Amino acid sequence: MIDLRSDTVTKPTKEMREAALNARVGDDVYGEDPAVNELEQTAAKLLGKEAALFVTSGTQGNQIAVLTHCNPGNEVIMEAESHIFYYESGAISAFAGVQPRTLKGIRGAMDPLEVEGAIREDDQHFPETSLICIENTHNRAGGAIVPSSNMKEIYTIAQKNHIPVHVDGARLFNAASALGVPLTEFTQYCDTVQVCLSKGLGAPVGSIIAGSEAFIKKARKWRKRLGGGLRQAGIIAAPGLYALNHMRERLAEDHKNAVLLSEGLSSIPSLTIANNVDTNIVVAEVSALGMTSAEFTSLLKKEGILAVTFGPSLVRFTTHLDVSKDDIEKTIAVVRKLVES
Ligand code: TLP
Repeated sequence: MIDLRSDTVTKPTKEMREAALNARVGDDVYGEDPAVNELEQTAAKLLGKEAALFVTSGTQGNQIAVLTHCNPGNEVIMEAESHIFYYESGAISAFAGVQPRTLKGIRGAMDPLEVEGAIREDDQHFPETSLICIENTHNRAGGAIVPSSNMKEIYTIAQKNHIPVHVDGARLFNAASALGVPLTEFTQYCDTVQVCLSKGLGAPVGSIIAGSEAFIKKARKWRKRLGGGLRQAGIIAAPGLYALNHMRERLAEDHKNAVLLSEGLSSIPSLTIANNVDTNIVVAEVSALGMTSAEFTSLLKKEGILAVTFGPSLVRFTTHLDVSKDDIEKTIAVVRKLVES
């Protein structure tokens, strides 16, 4: 099988498995796990923040951020198709008791003036705007990079209004790698950030949230409340640290494979590519083939290729560590054969 469903499907490398095997561990709820501590310190430094917290998943990281920043009844501004709104089972409303205020972005980037206009005035009728969320890269915008200039404009507005900014940076490593800039190019324009170790970097489990010392202290308590305080967590933190230190450079390969895939697929009659490929995601529009995305992905599956539906006529392909250039060429050939028959 060539599995292009997501960059979450990667298997840990030999080095990651060895890191788990050799991890020095302790009870992380007592703050005594050396591998977790090293991972948190390394991540905080890379992200340009005072402190960091190891959490089990991107969803848990985003939820802890919202819980820590907000109170029930608050409103959170976010892009209309952001993961926090679209793919987290309504968690911000279920757990933090906040309501989302969604703004349609262009390639994942919200218009700063619309953000400013959406901030609530001080009036008894209105919820308080207590957080602005930005997603970078933006998943449903096809891995689009939200420019740091856009983040800067939103952050300036947020600061003027004393509202914190949280970045869902599940794939921020892809953005930094694609532009050849440090992560701080983006994180300088937010108060808190969540990054996933288990996506492009290929670690088996885990995410990091980073922010000020005071924020992380509060976030640690929310993690505990949610049952996310783990004990000998170094077993999973050590492969995460390996991924953080060694797997960022190779993301360029995934980006090249994504371009190759999009060029190959777009040369096939009746298939069009719906996104500009900035990073590792390719979105194909299949309606001109006279089939739905679900029909298309089930035909692909029979040929040994996995992709996910991304709407009634859209199919997402995601490149990653476990997909080679050969796999991409094979995928293009299989899709061509399928379309031509
Ligand atoms: N995205 C997954 C699915 O949940 C859709 C995927 O296959 O792309 N933020 C962003 C931008 C994400 O894309 C994801 C995962 C998350 C957060 C959540 O991360 P996990 O899966 O670790 O909870």
